[in-house]
Amino acid sequence: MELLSGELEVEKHVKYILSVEKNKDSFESVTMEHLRMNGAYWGLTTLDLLDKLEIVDQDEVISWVMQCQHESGGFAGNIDHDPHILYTLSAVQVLALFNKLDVLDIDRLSDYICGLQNEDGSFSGDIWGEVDTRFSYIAICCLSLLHRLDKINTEKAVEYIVSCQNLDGGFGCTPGGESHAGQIFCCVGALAITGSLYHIDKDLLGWWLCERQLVQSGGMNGRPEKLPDVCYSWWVLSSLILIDRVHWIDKAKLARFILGCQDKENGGISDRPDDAVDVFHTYFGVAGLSLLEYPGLKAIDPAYALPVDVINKIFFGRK
Ligand code: GRG
Ligand code: ZN
Repeated sequence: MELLSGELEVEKHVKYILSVEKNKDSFESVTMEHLRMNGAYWGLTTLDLLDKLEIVDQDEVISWVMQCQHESGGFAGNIDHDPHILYTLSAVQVLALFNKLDVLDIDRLSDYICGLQNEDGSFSGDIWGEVDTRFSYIAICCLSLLHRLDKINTEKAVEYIVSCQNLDGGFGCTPGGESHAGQIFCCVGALAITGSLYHIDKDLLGWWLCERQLVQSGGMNGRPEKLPDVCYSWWVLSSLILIDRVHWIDKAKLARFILGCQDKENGGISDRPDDAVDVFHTYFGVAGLSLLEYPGLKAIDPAYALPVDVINKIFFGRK
């Protein structure tokens, strides 16, 4: 790909991520207060992809993560908040980044996740019961990282995900729900982790996904007729890679779109050119560039959304 490594403002993005963490009164920090665990995962994974994770005081982070664990075993978005499966995956991913999964009481944590599986194989996000294929992905991803996939009924979990597949080849949040790139990532990721990708019509889904690339900007949208947004670079690209259809899009044009969403002065990446930056889009921009094999970035695993070296350590005990 004809892209120069100098076009990604690595140092500025590192500075931006550290500033959001330090400046607790900033607009972004205040709006992220309740989902700080997700923010920690987005920020720290970005730093790791940029090979700058050593800047962070890992003992401080790990101690904070563990203070967010509830007696049920699940993790909250911040200290003294309620646990939810959304934050539980982020907590596990942050610990994985530091190679510290061994601080966890794996049985207690996996019991929490198993307790969220319903009769029909679906998963609720917490005790209040909302069901969504996002939670199926999270449960499967988390348990796989903990080597405890055997503790749930994976057959039923897969059956439920397949029941959310639409005639256009995509997936929604519940049966009959509209296809959306974010939900497609969750369903394809969960099917990949459980070795069940044979349930997918790869040409049909690949066609729907590659139509998300907009001719003019090169960016991806999440559904037909919507605007492009940097985060869909991740949701769409990871899915295309998992079903082996990434060669159906213009990779260089997508990389250009992401690079054009950088704040070249103060660091950070926004959803589309000239919008305000945030940690979420900074992460998905850098992760998207990593999937595009942008020079100088660590490779990221498209199913687990963690750097490949982290995944190798977990599954093969090596770097
Ligand atoms: C480990 C990467 C990772 C994820 C964990 C939470 C989760 C699992 C996945 C979320 C998948 C999802 C539904 C993503 C979409 C997020 C998003 C940008 C939603 C916006 O939707 P709309 O309808 O926006 O407001 P559009 O772009 O359609 O106008
Ligand atoms: Zn977005």
